[in-house]
Amino acid sequence: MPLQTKLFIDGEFVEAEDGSTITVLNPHDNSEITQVAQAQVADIDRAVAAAKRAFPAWRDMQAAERGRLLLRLADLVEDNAEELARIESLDTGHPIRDTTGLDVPRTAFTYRYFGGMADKVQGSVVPVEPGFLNYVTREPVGVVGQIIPWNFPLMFTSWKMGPALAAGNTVVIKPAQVTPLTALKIGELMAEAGFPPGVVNIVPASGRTAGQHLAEHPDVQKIAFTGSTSVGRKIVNYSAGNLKRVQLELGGKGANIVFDDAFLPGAINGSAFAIFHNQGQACIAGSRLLLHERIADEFLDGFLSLAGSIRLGNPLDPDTEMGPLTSTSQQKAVLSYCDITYQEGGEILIGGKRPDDPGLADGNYVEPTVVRAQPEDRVCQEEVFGPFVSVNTFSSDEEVIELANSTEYGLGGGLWSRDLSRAHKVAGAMRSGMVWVNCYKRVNPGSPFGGVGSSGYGREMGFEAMHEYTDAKSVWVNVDAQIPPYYPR
Ligand code: TAP
Repeated sequence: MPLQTKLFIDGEFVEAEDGSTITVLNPHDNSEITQVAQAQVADIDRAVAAAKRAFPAWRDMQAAERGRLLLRLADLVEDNAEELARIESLDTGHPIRDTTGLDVPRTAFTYRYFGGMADKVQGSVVPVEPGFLNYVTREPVGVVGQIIPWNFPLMFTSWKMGPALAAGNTVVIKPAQVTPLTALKIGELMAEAGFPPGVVNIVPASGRTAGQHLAEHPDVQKIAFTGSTSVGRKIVNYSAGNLKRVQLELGGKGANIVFDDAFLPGAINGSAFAIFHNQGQACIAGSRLLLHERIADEFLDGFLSLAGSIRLGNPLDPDTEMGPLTSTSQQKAVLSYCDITYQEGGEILIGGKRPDDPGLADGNYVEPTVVRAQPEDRVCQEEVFGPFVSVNTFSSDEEVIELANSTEYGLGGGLWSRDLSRAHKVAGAMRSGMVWVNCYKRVNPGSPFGGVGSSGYGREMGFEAMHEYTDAKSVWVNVDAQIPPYYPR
């Protein structure tokens, strides 16, 4: 499979100025896939300068024309779907059935949505005092820095670049070092689609050096970040120099509530998807199961037997339902929470270890894990970011609302109930940017995505995203220029 391995700056694939590279590993067995150029501070400066040069013409391009390029990119993503799916599976460990069925189609869908959106962002006219006209336009912010994580690298490039480009901004995007491959392939497709040089620059790099430099850069007017809450806090500090706009999509600890009137087969299946899809490496994962005490045993019977039957294996095998975690450090982090469960007096109901299969011994695999612990325990409060779900029980709506809202996070959460009134009431009471009722983890480019509290601020997707990537400009006109405006004497 041909892989792009160089930085994409100013429309060309180039080496890092000092020749640095990153070794990209296959999470299935930690063998080397390839070496990719690693941008340093000087390369970030080159990329930002290219984006700055490209900005005026891109901003002034007819919006429909910007949209046309994004629509062309969406088509190219579909034309290259098989290759993109394979690269993403190889690089991240997502099962090929998921990259083929979810990641790649959602990526094309997102570029297409924002391609269509480019010429739909309208301003407004404000009804002000007679004799004056006040209109409001939306202007692109300028050069935008975007830092993305390793859990959905392909899809997140579209979530970030789609609205930014549609709105007329130019972009410097830093993929995570562990998963740079599909972002670079997107660079190739953008060049093929005809995006002008410099409009998009793709720079795999270390977050701690080059990523920080991008977030501090005086010529970057906005930084959009997805990743851990701890790095999100640093990004806010880095932004202070030029007071750049900040958008943060951070961690989560999704409450997934199952009421005693839920349709249990659906709740069991949906709750397994909520936590085990992508090996639980999702900010919106349903990582806290809150079960009504009347159905807890019956639910757990079905849920544990489903968890125990999930087929772990090589992500490129079409039969694989769960792949490895994306890095050894993430595998270690998840296994450490199994130790913490015991230390805190909790109980591991299933999993809690690497699989016994010797064929998976060199990979970053962890078995689907379900633990019972106290709501205030670390395993019920901290983001584990793996196939690891805690279980608590409750007996009333009031109690479960309090439990659901008892962490610092507020990103996504779900509930399963056939009582319409209860579902709406509890959805309204959950302190969460997104709530799913009788489903989980639904996303669509038209629907705002983001959180509250330690899950960050700002919204991706939909009109909200277009507002995130534009500034309002208010223009006042004295309609009759012969009449001087009122001046008190
Ligand atoms: P982070 O360190 O937050 O990495 C996310 C991105 O930020 C990567 O591109 C990373 O670059 C970059 N980065 C790291 N330090 C930076 C800095 N000082 N300045 C600018 N950019 C910086 O996440 P992680 O360490 O990979 O994962 C740790 C935990 O974060 C996970 O266990 C999970 O809880 C959470 N996480 C959340 C999400 C979502 S979707 N909210 C995604 C990933 C991880 P590198 O290439 O150097 O890593």
